[in-house]
Amino acid sequence: MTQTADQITTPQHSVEGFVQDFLRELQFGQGMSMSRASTNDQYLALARTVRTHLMSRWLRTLDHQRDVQAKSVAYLSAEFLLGRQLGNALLATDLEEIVEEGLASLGIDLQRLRSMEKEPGLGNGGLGRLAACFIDSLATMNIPCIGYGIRYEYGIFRQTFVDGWQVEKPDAWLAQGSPWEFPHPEAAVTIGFGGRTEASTVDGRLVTRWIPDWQVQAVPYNYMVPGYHNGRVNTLRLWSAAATESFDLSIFNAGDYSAAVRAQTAAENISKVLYPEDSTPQGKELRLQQQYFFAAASLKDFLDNVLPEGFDLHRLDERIVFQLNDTHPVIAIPELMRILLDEKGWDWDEAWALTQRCFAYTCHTLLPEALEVWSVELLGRLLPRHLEIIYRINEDFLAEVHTAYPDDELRVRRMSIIAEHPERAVRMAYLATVAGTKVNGVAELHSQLLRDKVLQDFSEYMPEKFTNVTNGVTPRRFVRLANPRLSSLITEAIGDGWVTDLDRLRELEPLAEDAEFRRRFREVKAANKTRLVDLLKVRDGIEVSPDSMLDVMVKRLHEYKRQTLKLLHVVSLYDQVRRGDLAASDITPRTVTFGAKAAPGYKMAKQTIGLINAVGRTINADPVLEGRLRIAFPANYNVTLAERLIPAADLSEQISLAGKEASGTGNMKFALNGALTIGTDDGANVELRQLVGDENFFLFGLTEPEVAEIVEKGYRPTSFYESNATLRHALDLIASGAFSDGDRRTFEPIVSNLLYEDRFLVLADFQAYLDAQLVVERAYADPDAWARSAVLNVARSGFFSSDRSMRDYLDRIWHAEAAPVPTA
Ligand code: NBG
Repeated sequence: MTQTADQITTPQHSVEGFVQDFLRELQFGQGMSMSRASTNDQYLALARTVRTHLMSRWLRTLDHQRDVQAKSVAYLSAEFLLGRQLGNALLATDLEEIVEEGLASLGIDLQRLRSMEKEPGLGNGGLGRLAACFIDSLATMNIPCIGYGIRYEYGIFRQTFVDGWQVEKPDAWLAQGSPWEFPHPEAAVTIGFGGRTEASTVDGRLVTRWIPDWQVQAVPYNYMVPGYHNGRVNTLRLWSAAATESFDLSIFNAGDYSAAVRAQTAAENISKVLYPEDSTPQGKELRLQQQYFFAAASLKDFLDNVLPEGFDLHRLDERIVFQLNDTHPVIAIPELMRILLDEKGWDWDEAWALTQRCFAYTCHTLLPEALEVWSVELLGRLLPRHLEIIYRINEDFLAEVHTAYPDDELRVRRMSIIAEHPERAVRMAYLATVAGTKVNGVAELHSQLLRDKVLQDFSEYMPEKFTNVTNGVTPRRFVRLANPRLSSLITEAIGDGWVTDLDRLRELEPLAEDAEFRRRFREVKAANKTRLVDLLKVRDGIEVSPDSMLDVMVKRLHEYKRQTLKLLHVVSLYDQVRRGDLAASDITPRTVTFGAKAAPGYKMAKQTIGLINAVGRTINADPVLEGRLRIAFPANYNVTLAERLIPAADLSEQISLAGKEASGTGNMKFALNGALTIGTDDGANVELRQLVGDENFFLFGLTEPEVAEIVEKGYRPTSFYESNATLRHALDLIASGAFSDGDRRTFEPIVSNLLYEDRFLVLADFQAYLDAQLVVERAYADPDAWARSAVLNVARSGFFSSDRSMRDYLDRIWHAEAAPVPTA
């Protein structure tokens, strides 16, 4: 008999019930008595207690899905940057108060236990965090969704500073055990690599078979993705690699123990570590292995285990849409073709027609170097059958293009999925565009530039495929959890409906004119700053004054994001004070806070980290600037730190060169937490400014068309250096060795790069940035007016909820519907 929903037991939702359950977990789950339990034991027991509340919902969700067979979204992503789970689980199940009280009755501090959790850092930055926000929103909106990804044993590295230079340490996030995952080795699937293909004729048909020469097991680990107060818990399935038994056995039988162990290690390597490159993929073989590993495992899992038995695959698109988060999972396209052709015996046209209905692709970049390509040599060696299929897709596609543009051979060549130079390689973005139902960018400007530039030929040929979905962030984690004080203030004013309907923040608008509300809003900000100051002291030993303007730039270290521009502002203030051109007392007290990891192989980015820390060391020690200007650069910026930093910020730095940042999502989080933005007309800043109003946003810098024109004409950074004394002095100061004990060589690469190359026009935007910062200072001098603007930023940023992004994906791309899970 199958179990029905009413047989699922629901744990007790009361303080006494919780205390009982918790003690039982501690004793019989963790094997510890209260008196012997460490804080970590207590944390694990708490996590297990809380998760039982989710599990009953999870089971009900699975039963319900089995019964209704609603269309699901499969979100395929190599990264899910989840952040800590416990707080979110407490929020979703409405257990916060019960647990706090129950633990207190045992003399345990909930916050202390929460701080034990190691966040799963299974992503690099915006792309991975976006995936986590999206699955949160889908669960909250009652949309059936499975997230598919990789369970990296080591997530994004832990950043440390040694003499101000970044040193990476492995992130052993699983070392103390993770209570949030459920391994299912019995459901492992086998994934092949390498080998050859074999064609034969069966019943007059040509049949191809792939004979891989090595295989690994993909073991699923399930994670719960709870909706907010709605009884739904979706699944995130992350794959972990293991050696196959047969592989091991044959070597063992041959008597070579150490070879067998080596084989095991080779297999496990596939899910060992997250590649730490953000927006600049390296064409590493292991990375392609990772991509195929999780894409193939996910497809197989969905087709064999999630679909009901006997399901007619011709209707696959009624049950699923595979959303490709950037190009990392694009190899799933030829994989589905291979399954349909080689395993199911479909003919090409039929297989291709279905495949084209099942995938959609999101592009997250504009940087040419970020568009992933795989050399034909490597792809053919690792996945020979897939390469054949890609060739055929390309052949058919180019024939079509040729028919459409018979006299334009150049265009046909430009649109080839196979690049010829510098080596023959598969352009994954082109493959996804050709195969997908839709291609979307992640902000209006980005989608426009995709159409007009990056994928221009494609958008001309198939305009109906192109669409936009502006990114969003989950208000549950980034407002409700991260900023409890602001949340209470908002809820007191307009009720709590905003948590799942962020447009309702609009109702705060009239309160921007209410002096008492502004006073309380400022109180919240001040309290959040104090909370941050305390944290930075304990976490990093950094002293920050809660009375200064908190000016924050947190994001990956990348030249296009222009941390250097922010730094030049600081250096120039310092320089002007040194020269006596500016009285220190005329500087608005400010703490410039950075958080940024650099890809380990990205030299210029690592140099920049060194320079930020070097400048910080110098100015923070200068008594003249005491109480006026400081740099704070806590190491290892991650989701957990973001949740503390963002609610405390006054000023949000979003200063990428126009036309380079696809969207940005930090910008949204800051605005929703009442920081004002200084930013360029780039990515989602454009939409943010339109929403909050010019008067509540500090705009500066070149626009994208202006950038294009300057670059076209030939940009000469030295002309800015020569004509702008403030800029010249700041750069000269760095070049002089003032921040490197007189050694002029240390930061020479940064200075030369700015002077002679400056790909991202830092020098061209320098003066405009300084001017805008003066406007910021004048605005900040009137705290009440600043608060008014900040309230308006909150009130008008509801658009940036990832719930809205999901609605847009549903309307424009997925066409799936809500399937509310009946509650017990
Ligand atoms: C990043 C963009 C950001 C964007 C996130 C999420 C990559 C390849 N792209 O601007 O740089 O906000 O994706 O869409 O990481």
